Amino acid sequence: MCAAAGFLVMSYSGSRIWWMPPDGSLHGPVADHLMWLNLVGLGLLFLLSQVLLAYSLFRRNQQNFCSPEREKTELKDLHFFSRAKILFWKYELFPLIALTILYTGLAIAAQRLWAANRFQGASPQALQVEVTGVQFQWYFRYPGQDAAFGATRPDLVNAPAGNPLGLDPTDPQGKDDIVSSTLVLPAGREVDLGIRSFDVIHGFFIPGMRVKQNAVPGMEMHIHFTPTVPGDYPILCSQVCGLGHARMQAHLRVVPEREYEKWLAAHLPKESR
Ligand SMILES: [Cu+2]
Repeated sequence: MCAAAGFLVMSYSGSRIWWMPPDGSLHGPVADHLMWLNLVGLGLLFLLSQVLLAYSLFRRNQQNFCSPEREKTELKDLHFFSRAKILFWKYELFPLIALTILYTGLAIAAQRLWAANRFQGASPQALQVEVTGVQFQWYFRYPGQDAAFGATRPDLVNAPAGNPLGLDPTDPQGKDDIVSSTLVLPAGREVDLGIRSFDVIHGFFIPGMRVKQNAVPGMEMHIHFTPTVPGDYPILCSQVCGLGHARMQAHLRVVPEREYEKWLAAHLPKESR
């Protein structure tokens, strides 16, 4: 809670924004609602625990304070099992039940959102984009007009020579692949990102889209979402991945469908036009 309060104060003083940046995705409002629910629920619990702590400290100084010794004396006459039962209900079972109900409710609410995003795959019409994190840069690859990614080979990776992903020039499917350092997406269309890493674990994070997924070497992690609001959104790395981590940033540009088609056509490799 202290960290959350500190974050809110710092973000307000720095950018005059109290909360996350404005949401530009379809699923964002549900994620934001869930975040509020968690913060409010846990915040109230925190306040309740502090009030109880202050109350017990205050009571300790009162004459009529019911000390543990006095409570023990009062309960001494009761049958052992009755005494144990009262103490159990009072101090353990009731808070346990209350916390279980709260956490179960939060988990069920989160599960729906998680399942929609992780267990249900993207629709077949979703735009396919491959995201690669490499110290300290993000690359985005589009499959081009044939809708198929070309083969890549690790021995061909050569960023200074203009082939940062190691595209194999002998594969015809790769001839129309577009590699960009900016992610450009059409508004209103679902996108399925295949996220990879060439070296260490990176964190692909678009706060404005409420999207976050680790990029793990040797695996392709998929995440799908629908951007709805045209505009520019920062892309960050959320995992400390080396000395240049802080500058591992890119941009997402959400544009109308027609503008996206124009951008795609303008970036097609010359030999495939
Ligand atoms: Cu990083």
